[in-house]
Amino acid sequence: MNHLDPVRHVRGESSYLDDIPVQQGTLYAAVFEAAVAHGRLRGLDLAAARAAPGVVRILTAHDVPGENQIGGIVPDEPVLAEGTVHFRGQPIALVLAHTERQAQAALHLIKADIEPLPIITDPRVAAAHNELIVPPRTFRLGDSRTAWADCTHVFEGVAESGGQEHLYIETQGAYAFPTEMGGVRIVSSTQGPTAVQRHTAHVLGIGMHQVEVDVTRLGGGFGGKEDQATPWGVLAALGAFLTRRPVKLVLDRMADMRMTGKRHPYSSDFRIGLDTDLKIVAYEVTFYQNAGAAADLSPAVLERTLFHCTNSYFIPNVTATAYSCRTNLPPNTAFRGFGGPQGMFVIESAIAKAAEELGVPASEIQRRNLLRENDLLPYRQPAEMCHAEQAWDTAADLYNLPRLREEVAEFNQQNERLKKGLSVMPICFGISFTKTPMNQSRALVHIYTDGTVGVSTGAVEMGQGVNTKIAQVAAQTLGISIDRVKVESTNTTRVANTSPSAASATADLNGKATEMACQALRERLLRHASTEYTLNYEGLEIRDEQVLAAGVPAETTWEKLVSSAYWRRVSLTENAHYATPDIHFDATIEQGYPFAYHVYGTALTVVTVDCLRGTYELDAVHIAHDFGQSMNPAVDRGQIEGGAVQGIGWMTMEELIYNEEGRLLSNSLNSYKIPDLYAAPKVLDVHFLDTPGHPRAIFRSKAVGEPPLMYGIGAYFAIRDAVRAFRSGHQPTFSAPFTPEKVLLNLYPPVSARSAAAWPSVS
Ligand code: LUZ
Ligand code: MOS
Repeated sequence: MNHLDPVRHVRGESSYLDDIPVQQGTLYAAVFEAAVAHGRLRGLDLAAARAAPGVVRILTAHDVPGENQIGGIVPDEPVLAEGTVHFRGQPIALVLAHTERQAQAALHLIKADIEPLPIITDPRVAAAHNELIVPPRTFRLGDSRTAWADCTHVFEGVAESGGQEHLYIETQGAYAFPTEMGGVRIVSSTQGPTAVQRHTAHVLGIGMHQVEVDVTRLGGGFGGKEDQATPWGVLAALGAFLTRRPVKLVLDRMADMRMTGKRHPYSSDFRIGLDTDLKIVAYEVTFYQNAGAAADLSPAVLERTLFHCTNSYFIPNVTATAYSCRTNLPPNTAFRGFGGPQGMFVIESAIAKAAEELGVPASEIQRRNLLRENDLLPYRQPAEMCHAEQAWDTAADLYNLPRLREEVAEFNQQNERLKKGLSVMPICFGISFTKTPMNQSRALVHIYTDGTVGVSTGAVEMGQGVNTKIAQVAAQTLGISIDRVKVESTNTTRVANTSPSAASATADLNGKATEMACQALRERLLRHASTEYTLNYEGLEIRDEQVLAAGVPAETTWEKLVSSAYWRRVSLTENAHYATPDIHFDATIEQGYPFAYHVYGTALTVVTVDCLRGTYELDAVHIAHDFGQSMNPAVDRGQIEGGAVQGIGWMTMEELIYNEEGRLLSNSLNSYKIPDLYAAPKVLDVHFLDTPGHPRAIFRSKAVGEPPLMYGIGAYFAIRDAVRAFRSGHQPTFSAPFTPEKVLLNLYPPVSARSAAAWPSVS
């Protein structure tokens, strides 16, 4: 069973927001944005822009009929700036014109009078000024303070990881249409249709029942459209609401890169203590999250950093504290992994630090401290059905870790200019929204009288293949072939109050609801058959479009059964609600059972560094991954490969640079590089571990969205290993991404420190 969409994608038949035929009378919107990162907005001169050709109307905060507020977790974000601006790229006004070009041209005629205020871009500086988005949080297990006494070795350090641009191929956008009685219908490129609906209603001052949001598919999301599709949907709707004409708003690539938030950069302090057996006894960590200028999802991202601060290790004494720091950058937001990768980078750095100081391979420490069955995580959920050791050992055996190690050592002996490095990266990722109430879903299933089936859920297809999985669930549960099933667009009038498609949980949540609805329909149809043929309901079955049981006429097909049910006035529609059982979390004590289950895996990474140039190539990434019982190996393998490469990009070449004025310098694809085919690993193996899956996963097929991203962390440590093979004893600062420039700077001592003797020889 392949992903259902790619053939249509390749033929250009798949419909995205920008493919919708433009309705007559449509106005095009362009966003006037702040050109300073912090300041008092004293005045706005719109006269020249208003008089510009084609301009119909210019909207500012004064035009908002409801409340000028789109903050989610914290109400701290106006849709159009009012009083002050907090980041470069913050929307101030919306120009509506007859053509896109006219709207863009008018932007240059607007003058904003902004009195500059001090700009903070560094999270530690923000923390020192007490600029915190929410109060800090601390997770505790055991007692790290007293545990230091039991440690033979204690090491401390600092680790920094950078942001990451989502670079969904389809940029942010929305197309809004006025509807009868003062409502709006919005086609939005969003992971969270209900969020767009709720905030639009709030900003327009109307009920949610007056706002319909429809999503066919996205050209990628990666978290960037979980919360941050909302402003564009709301702005388009505001234009449509006030002008009673359709309004289309699509960001171009550079505007999207400038104006939207990204993965959170983190700066962290760690302290790790080990005993003589290299068991980790204690770990203390403090995270400074660069949240940007508004809360957005930062508090939830911060929480997931704490949940994943010990990765897949058992550490009996942990104190982890996290600060969400307000800076004058665009509000940072969800990005695949959602704070987990940032937390995991720090524990891996701490282990690497200890290993380098002790002169042992990091893998010695890693392997010895892997989670075992029923070990407690720092939030007191036990590791159940734990496959951490199985994943590690399978990867090590299958891909022959000892031989890889020998090959690397041998290569390094024989080569001076080129050095190889090796790393092992285990992962453990919790599946569920950490905010327990969000773990609910609904499905609406119609069987039409010809036996075809329409399924609606809250799941948004963004390339990850969730619609394929939903169709599989419906077809398999009803006992019919998949060509009879259509997964409909995600629409707030068909399925209401949805959680965003996020947290790797979309197929589980919406698949389970679909399964429940289809099960109810199947049972209803079989009961109908049992009365129709006066048979015992228990023995009846539908398989491959046939109704099976002794006493059922051979020609009784699915179609005939459906049709006869209709004529007997049996309902062919079902609506189901699913809520993940058993999960809970108490934030007042930072303890609970927040995750439906955990996903495990291990990646071996081998790189070659060119020690003259600082450039590197990824020779191989070998992954053993816990899919459970994969319901679609083709889709799932694609998720692991894509996630790993995206994580490698974050850790190696993707470097976001803001200057001290809060201006994004890496603002286009000239200066911001993501992995292409050449930068991807030359070998990328994915082995499906033999694991039973989890009953809280759909068809025991475990979530695959986010976990693989963290395999990319292995690339950082493999490069580090190669750098140290060249420059023995040197400890680079723990700073990701490890760009070729940074590698080069770490291969040689700084000029000031150089004596002739300090130069490693290069032949
Ligand atoms: N979004 C969210 C997420 O709102 N809550 C989460 O826990 C989460 N986790 C991963 C990705 N997105
Ligand atoms: Mo997400 S980071 O939108 O699961």
